[in-house]
Amino acid sequence: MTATRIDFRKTKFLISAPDIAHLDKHLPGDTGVEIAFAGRSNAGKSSALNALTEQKNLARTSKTPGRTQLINVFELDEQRRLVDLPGYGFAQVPLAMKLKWQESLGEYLQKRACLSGVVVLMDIRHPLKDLDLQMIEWAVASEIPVLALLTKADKLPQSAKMKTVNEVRKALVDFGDWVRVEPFSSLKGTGKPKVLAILDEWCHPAWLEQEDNEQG
Ligand SMILES: Nc1nc2c(ncn2[C@@H]2O[C@H](COP(=O)(O)OP(=O)(O)OP(=O)(O)O)[C@@H](O)[C@H]2O)c(=O)[nH]1
Ligand SMILES: [Mg+2]
Repeated sequence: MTATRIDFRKTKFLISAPDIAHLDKHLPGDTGVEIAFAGRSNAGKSSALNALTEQKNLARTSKTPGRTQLINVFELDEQRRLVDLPGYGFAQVPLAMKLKWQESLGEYLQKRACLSGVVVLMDIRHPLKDLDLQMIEWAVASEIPVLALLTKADKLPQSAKMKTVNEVRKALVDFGDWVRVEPFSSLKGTGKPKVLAILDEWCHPAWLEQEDNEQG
């Protein structure tokens, strides 16, 4: 058991936003700390959120890619939120919509001041597609740390799993400490303590600690 300061099991649904084109209108105020879960359709974002919070139906999951169309915002406490972003790269979506969506996603990553970390989830069998790299680049360019999470790790035998993890680490080495790479399985719980420790770290930036202390 890792001793995180935040009890992630207490995560609550806060609000759904229809799209991120008009951020300021739909999302909660740009204050406190926000951690976003991004990834291609079907990468396992919603499943990861459920596994990490030990809640079966916090974020809905589906076998049909593109299920999460809304941006779902979850609250850890008054100052801290997790955000389930809709999947990108869904084949059935018209190109114009895809481009619009990418633009909005880029804007969110670049302009949301409270964003303290981005988890980029990638199926361990298909990591580092163009848009995944784009997400990572946008985040790091805005000095937001990234956790590249290789999901569905249970689908590969141990040796193939470690081989992929090492390859992805090598491919992202130029980002230095800004990007960490870990295997994960929502099904088996693989990697959960590590991910929770990283989320917990992002939830406690020095400036927020100071405010916490001042408020007693
Ligand atoms: N074997 C296995 N399957 C998983 C794992 N995580 C997710 N899946 C499956 O992958 C599919 C997609 O999972 P979701 O969590 O809905 O993926 P998502 O990224 O939220 O998808 P969108 O909302 O469509 O973008 C579902 O059928 C899940 O059951 C995992 O760790 N292991
Ligand atoms: Mg989803």
